[in-house]
Amino acid sequence: MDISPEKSLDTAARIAAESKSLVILTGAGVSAESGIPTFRGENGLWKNYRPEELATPEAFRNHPALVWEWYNFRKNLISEKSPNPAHYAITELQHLLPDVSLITQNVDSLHNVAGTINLIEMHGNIFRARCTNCGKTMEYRRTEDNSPVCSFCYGALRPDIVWFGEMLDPVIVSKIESVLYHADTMIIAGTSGAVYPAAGYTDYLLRRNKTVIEINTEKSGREAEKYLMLTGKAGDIFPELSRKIKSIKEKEV
Ligand code: BV8
Repeated sequence: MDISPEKSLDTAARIAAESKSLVILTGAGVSAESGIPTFRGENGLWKNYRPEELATPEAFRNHPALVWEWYNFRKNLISEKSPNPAHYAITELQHLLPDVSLITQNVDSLHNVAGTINLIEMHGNIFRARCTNCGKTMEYRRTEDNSPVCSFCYGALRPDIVWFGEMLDPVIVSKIESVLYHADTMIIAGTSGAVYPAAGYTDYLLRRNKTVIEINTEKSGREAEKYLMLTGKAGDIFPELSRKIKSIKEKEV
């Protein structure tokens, strides 16, 4: 859609207000204004660390204590942060619209803290651990141990996170497929679109002639009839979008 920037927010609000089934896909950019570093941005995590050394099953097999050190560092950082206006505005959208699902690539739990429901954490959650022996998953918030063991079987615990080269949980995949299949509109926010399968969801919606609204501080350069780019911070755009949708809905009454 070739719409002037000032008009695009009104257009996006009208499209979302008319949506019968909206899916929102978020990435690290939505947590950036909470003070959590993104992966590929200016001060991104991958600038100082190599993903293959820290976020792969091989990395964990070869040096588990280093991987736990990295996740403990991130857990300590995230524990001091709070949801920002983008997280809360997304939760508001769920009260304003009939059917809003959220798929997040983020593992920081901030959507949970902001009260979002119908939440699919496709890459896991940094505050959960999984036993490599008995497979149990548990909430695990401690950060002082670089080689934690399972309280049930004393097997080695790993972060309950999907690493590069690992399949997503099939139950999660089928939930995502169902949500994407039924959606008439998708808002994709704060993601570089660098990681699959999430990176493929935009094309999936557009191929089925559904509308995709993208919120990002950087223009994607994507051109498509049913694609609308809102350039700016998620923490500014989502609250504005929610306000506009609320006033559209109030006029409908
Ligand atoms: C899979 C957990 C099937 C870690 C993450 C070769 C071998 C093996 C696999 C592959 C291969 N080639 C491709 C693959 C598939 C691979 C992949 O996609 N690799 C990429 C690098 C090419 N994917 C997988 O392995 C997935 N599994 O495909 O299984 C399979 C299996 C084996 C072999 C083949 C296929 C599993 C992927 C999950 C990886 N785990 N996270 C952790 O978090 O500790 S991914 C990691 O990247 C994060 O989860 C993150 O969410 C995700 C994407 O990053 P973004 O969220 O987009 O963040 P980024 O920093 O990149 O961008 C931020 C954006 O926000 C920017 O655009 C910026 O402009 C914007 N922004 C910044 N501030 C703001 C803002 N926008 C708005 N407002 C702001 N204020």
